[in-house]
Amino acid sequence: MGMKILIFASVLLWMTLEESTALHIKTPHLDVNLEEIGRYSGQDSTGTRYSKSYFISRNYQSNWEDAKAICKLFNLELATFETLHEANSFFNLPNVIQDYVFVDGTTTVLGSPTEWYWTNKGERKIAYALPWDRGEPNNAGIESCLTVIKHGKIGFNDLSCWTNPKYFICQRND
Ligand SMILES: [Ca+2]
Repeated sequence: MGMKILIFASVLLWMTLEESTALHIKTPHLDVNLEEIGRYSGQDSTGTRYSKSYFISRNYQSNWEDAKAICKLFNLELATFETLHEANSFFNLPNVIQDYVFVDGTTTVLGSPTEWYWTNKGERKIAYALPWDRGEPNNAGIESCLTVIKHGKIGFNDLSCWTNPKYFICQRND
């Protein structure tokens, strides 16, 4: 599963809107269903109102780079959380989390709880204290990508971008 396949997929893809809450891309090499799992409306740190919808790849796991590319194939982007309020609202969505799920954040300072960036917001530093899962971020290996995990309560976890394919969350800016 690499960029070559994704480029091939982008040429051959057809997208169907099965219903208002599901998106589907199917090619000989890629078959991805995204299911809408919730929406959010709020204010960013400058007071600007925004709204978005979140989608999860229920049937498909990938590395972080491919997750980002697959979101783009759907005209979406890997999920960001502008504020702590948005992150906590996301955590409270019912039945959201299966295993770890990739979201947009990355770091170049391994193990740091604060040096994290939203790649699809111009590498903008995350401006609030991320609510980490217990014992995270622990950089167990080279863990430079951000995931969400549920262990009783939900929190963020740093995870390898490449080692294990994971489900991921795309967002649509509404
Ligand atoms: Ca970790």
